[in-house]
Amino acid sequence: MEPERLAHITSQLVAGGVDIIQLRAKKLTLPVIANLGKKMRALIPATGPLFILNDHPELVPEIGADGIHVGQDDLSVAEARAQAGAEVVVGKSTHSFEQAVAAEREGADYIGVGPIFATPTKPDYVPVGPALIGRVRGQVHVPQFCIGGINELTLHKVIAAGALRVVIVSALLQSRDIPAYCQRVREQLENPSS
Ligand code: 3NM
Repeated sequence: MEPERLAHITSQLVAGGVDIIQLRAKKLTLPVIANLGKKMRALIPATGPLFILNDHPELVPEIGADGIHVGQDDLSVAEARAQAGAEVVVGKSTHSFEQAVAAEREGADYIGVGPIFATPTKPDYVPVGPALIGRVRGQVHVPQFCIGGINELTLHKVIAAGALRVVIVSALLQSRDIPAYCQRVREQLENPSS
């Protein structure tokens, strides 16, 4: 993504009132990620949303991110925290009930649960399906963010399955009015029966 577009989208997400913004840049070099991260940091108020960096905990102090997110094949939560700084939020992706329980036990401050539905954003992963959401919610205490193939049309299925929080990537990036999209999603999450 062009830096100008990244800045625009970051500001739109802030305007939309999201709770977390994550910088996920799987194919970029560390200096480029550091540079983009600093640009985003300047646009995200210290009072929120939380700014989370995906991978590369060693860049967190330089960027001034609020947290670090790790995957199943990345560093442990403890290692990520040690590198990123004791104060940071550490999140972990999980793709099964067992991984969700283990991530909490390992000390994650929040977990991702997914991919709930098939998604081109993560094509190699088998969807876990919405039924996992309720199971995880019954056993895990840290906040859970349902992710993968969630958009305005599929949202009701994850809410019905017990989701309180969702992550949306492609649907938001493709939306013509990002703040309005964010607000509609929040409205649905906060009024699940309407
Ligand atoms: N992580 P979209 S699913 C980045 O299950 C990512 O851990 C997932 O993108 C996981 O909203 C996913 O476009 C892709 O489906 C989410």
